[in-house]
Amino acid sequence: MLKALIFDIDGTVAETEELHRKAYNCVFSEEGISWTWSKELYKDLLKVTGGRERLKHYEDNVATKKYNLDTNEILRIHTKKNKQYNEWVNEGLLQLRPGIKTLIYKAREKNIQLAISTSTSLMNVKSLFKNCFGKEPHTLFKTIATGDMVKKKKPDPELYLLALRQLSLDPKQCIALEDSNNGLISAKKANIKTICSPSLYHSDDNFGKSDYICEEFTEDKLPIELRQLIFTK
Ligand code: XBP
Ligand code: MG
Repeated sequence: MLKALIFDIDGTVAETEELHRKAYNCVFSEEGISWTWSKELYKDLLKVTGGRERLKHYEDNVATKKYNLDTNEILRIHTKKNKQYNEWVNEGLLQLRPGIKTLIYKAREKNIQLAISTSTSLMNVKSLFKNCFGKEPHTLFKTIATGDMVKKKKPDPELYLLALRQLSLDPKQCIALEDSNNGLISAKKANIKTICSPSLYHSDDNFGKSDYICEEFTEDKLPIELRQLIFTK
């Protein structure tokens, strides 16, 4: 019996990555760093989850021009990136993916618990919900597991295991909603069933292990069992 839906944020609730990419490029230019992350490059960089981890990976393994950024410098650049990102989110530059708002409210009406499991920070989750729902995320979600609460981000299962612990539920009682292969692997390693809807940047990911794949999280595209449970009067 389904007791909870666990939502990923980036790419699942909203297409956030393009705004993150533009914010990085903005900060690189402000800082006199000659890097520009194209869409094509960013797609590849997204294989590494977490902004600070992604920056480090880029400098160590991809960049031709190196700045030998230490941990503090990476933290400072990442903080500036998030400041820019949040300014744009507050200006209303993010839209929710189709079906997400309805799914969240209808599931709540049916007393299905809601949780978040995301590699991004609580600050970014808060700004998204404030701007797209006009609400604090804790008023909608029973529990929120974010990247700043764990040692290992996705594809490690730690974020999903934390959400399960906070919900006090067995994985079999939950479904995870994801948009990427890293998210899918993370949920699967925690033994949670998945519904995946590929986001723009993850359209070529492998979703072969997902229990269900759909175009969007709209009522008509969701699995029949979930539709019956959530949308029938
Ligand atoms: C999302 C991420 C994040 C975002 C930005 O992964 O990898 O790094 O790009 O987040 P998922 P920060 O959707 O699988 O959780 O820059 O705040 O780290
Ligand atoms: Mg995601």
